[in-house]
Amino acid sequence: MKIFLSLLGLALLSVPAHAAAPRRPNILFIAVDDLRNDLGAMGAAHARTPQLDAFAASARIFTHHYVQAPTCGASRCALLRGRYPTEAAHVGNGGIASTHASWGDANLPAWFQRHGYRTYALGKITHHPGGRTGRLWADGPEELPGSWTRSWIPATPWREAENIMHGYANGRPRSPGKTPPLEAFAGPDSAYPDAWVADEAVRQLRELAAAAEPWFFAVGFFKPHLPFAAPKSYFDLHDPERIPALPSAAAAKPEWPSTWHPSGEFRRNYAHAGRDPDADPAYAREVRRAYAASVSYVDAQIGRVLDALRALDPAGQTIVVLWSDHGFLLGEHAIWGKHCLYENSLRSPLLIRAPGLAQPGAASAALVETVDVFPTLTDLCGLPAPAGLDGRSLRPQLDRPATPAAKPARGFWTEGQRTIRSEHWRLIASRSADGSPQFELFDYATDPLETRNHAATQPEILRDLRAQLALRPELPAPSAKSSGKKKTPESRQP
Ligand SMILES: [Ca+2]
Repeated sequence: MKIFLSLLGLALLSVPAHAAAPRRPNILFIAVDDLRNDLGAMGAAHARTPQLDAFAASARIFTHHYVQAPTCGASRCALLRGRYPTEAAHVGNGGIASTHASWGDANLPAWFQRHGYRTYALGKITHHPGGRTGRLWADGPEELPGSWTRSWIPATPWREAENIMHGYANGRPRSPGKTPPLEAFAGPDSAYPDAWVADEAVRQLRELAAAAEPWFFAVGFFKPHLPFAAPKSYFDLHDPERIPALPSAAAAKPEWPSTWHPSGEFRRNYAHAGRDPDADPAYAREVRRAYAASVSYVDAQIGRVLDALRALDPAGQTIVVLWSDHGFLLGEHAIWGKHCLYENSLRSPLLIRAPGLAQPGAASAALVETVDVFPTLTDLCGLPAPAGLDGRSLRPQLDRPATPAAKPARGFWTEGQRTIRSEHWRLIASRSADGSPQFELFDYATDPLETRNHAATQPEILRDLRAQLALRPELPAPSAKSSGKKKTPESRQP
């Protein structure tokens, strides 16, 4: 036996280096929080996003990427699980923590780890930055145990994860309902958390450059999530007069029976000093400007990480994904927030750069979804995919940007709300107060701002989309324990 083992050892040692399997590509996955498609590279004329625009010129720009659920934790649950929500918990922020035990290693980081990757989560990747679910998200059980080589937040003046998540300048934490939704501080980039995330990401990238194993490094930034807070220099990039206003029909509360909500996150978690952006055009402009400034600030921080990667990997052999967990309505439908199934709540940027990408900088208008990210990454890295993923690899759109969508886009929300988006239409199915079915049907070919509900006037389209919707089972009602009392479903979301 001993001799056999020594012979085996010799045989392994004598395998010539060139016969070894090629090393699998590394992945840098950048998550941005609450970023709608407000990038210059995606046609937003008022945006000031030079770093992401430069990155987009080297990547595939997916202009019609849709998330599965319009809140942070639920969207990230679909990303990491690679599946549509199948339980009520999957549309809440606690879905990862409460259901991961049944996933096995069929989650994105665990799967890559099983296939020889080191996996890292810096900042906000799961719902809780750093991946802890206890007090101030600083200790307690792990949100997604057994999946990361390391999951952490940098050491900063904000200290705990919950405070860095909603932080104001220089370590000041949010006081829910008492602190403002906007802040411009005349100071350096490091006055706000994302500069610290970028610093830490650059440090980690330098360390990983020497790693023997391939790596999957997820870096999660906090802006432009509320509060819309950034150094004043980023506000100065935006002339308030140039921030576009919405046509009044697009800014109105729907006149039809709808899934409208009262913007609980924006109105209740922050102090507005009596101002209401729906009634005060100057305030609406200030809010939109602060959002744009927060986007410019995070753009600059991401740019520093991409610069560091370029220096370490000049040949561009690393796969880079930029993704946001959902969009944000800035007054569309008289909503200031996400937590609904309207277009700009579910639509968010997805940019992918892969070695040898054809036609870098070209846009794909194919409908793609967050659940497509998992099979795309396994495909690009030459790994098998776990059984049961709902998405499709986006390699066809990476190879040829004009390749059409493989499927419609689906979205899910609380109280059984569901949506399906085809190239021209979106159907939102919900229930009215008496439990009867209720439909909203929008035609993006003629009405991109969703100002008219066609549910009563397009019976054939409605029938067809309802049939497609029925191909997936409705989410079971939440258990009595998790559904709580009569809260507005979106108001309890942070
Ligand atoms: Ca988010």
